[in-house]
Amino acid sequence: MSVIFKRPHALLDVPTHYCPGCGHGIIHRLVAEVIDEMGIEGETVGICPVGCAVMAYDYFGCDMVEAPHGRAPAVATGVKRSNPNLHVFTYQGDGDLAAIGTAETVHSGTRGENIVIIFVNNTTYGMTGGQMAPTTLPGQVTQTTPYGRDVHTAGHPVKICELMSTLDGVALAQRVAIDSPAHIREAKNAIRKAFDNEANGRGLSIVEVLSTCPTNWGVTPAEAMEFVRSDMIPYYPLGVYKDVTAGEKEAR
Ligand SMILES: Cc1ncc(C[n+]2csc(CCOP(=O)(O)OP(=O)(O)O)c2C)c(N)n1
Ligand code: SF4
Repeated sequence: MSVIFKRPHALLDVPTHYCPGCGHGIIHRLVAEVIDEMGIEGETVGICPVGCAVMAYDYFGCDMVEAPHGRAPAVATGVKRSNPNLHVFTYQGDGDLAAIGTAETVHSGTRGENIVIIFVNNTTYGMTGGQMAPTTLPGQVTQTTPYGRDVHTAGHPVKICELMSTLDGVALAQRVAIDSPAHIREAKNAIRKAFDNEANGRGLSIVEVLSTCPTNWGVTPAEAMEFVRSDMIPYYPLGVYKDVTAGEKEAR
């Protein structure tokens, strides 16, 4: 019998520490599938964040560097500039990328660093117990917003794809989700496009993936997927915000 679905080689055959229903596992697999398809595992370096994906270095088969607290794009810059033949990606959550790492994110875009950023937006600080993140939705209850996020005191959520799409060095800014098989396929295509851009020296590509944190949202895995559909996608529309290979398109 022929095998039609298997673990990608670039994803190590080890158990992960992720909670049931967490999107990180799906997103790891998509990145690993792209690395397999492109045959670049031996020339790829991933940069891990702080947050639940901090131990992604134990899960990917390619070389990995740990750069906590939002510094992943800066470290990726150094790795890529010192050896332009390497394929370099960062893997970051919203607390890491859009709070403590905002400067690194924005300026790697202004510089047009030839790297891939995989941005996992689960609207919360997962690792530390579910505090408000820059991407927490208005009215969303978290550990630090027990009455719901009040935009008058806590500010409005940061829309990273919209922001990054304004920067001249950015080649691709696309928002995808993992709440359905169709969206997961779309997410895979976006990640492939980002790695293709990197391989062809087009500049910085960022793929924002709307993901789940059932543990800190206090819901079941199925309810978490529903929350992505009912609350996250309406606030964070999916689509291509910038694509230098196709000209700018309007978000769907
Ligand atoms: C200077 C500093 N501030 C805050 C923290 C705590 N901290 C560790 S991970 C994290 C948030 C991670 O959230 P996110 O990036 O959204 O990733 P997730 O865990 O949700 O995947 C925070 C605030 C810290 N370790 N050091
Ligand atoms: S705490 Fe949330 S983000 Fe972290 S592994 Fe669990 S479900 Fe995933």
